[in-house]
Amino acid sequence: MASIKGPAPAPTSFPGADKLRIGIVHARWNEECITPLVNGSVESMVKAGVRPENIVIESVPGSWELPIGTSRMIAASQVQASSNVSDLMGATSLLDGGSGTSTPAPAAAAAASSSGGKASRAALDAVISIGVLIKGSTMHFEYISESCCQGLMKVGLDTNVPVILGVLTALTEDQALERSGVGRNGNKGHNHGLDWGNAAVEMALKANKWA
Ligand code: DLZ
Repeated sequence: MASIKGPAPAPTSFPGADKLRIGIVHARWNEECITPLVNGSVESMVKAGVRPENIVIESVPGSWELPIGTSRMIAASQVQASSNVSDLMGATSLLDGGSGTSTPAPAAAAAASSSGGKASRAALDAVISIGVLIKGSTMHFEYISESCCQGLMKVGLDTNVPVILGVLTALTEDQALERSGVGRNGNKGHNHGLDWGNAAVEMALKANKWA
């Protein structure tokens, strides 16, 4: 029987999305899944009207580091927005100060460089935190999954900035690949990054409306 799980279709128009500034912070573990998930998030945000140059992408080592990375990224963007120094940091590099340690996904980098637009200096309106945890033979998976998800919820509530949970907690590699739209054995699955991008735009607009 076909599954009934999954989000209803996202809204088809997002008025005001062109004014948003959205961050993505992703772990580097399980890159085969991470790259398409980041690209999927960027793709749906750009389709919704977010300007590519207003999407800021940073990386952290693993999912354990996502809560602190997300928290610092939000804080840095708020400092940047309230500063009069216009070139305090690179537009796509908040955590690293432009040192080159950020890893923009290929699609995002290409879109940003071809747009020719000027990046906004506004604070981030939402952040998507992306990680892929795959269960191994020890308890590591359980501890990191639980802490990471609770930490991300806390960052969102503490900062009042929507944090989108882009963390796959897969029991097998096949599950992770399927949910990244890569798949294996002929089943491509669905790229959840597309849903996370839509969720970020929707929540950013709603949080601004409810501010
Ligand atoms: C150590 C570890 C393991 C075993 N598995 C994963 C994983 O599946 N996905 C992931 O994002 N990170 C993993 N890590 C790394 C931790 O998240 C963290 O980066 C290190 O423990 C250093 O703090």
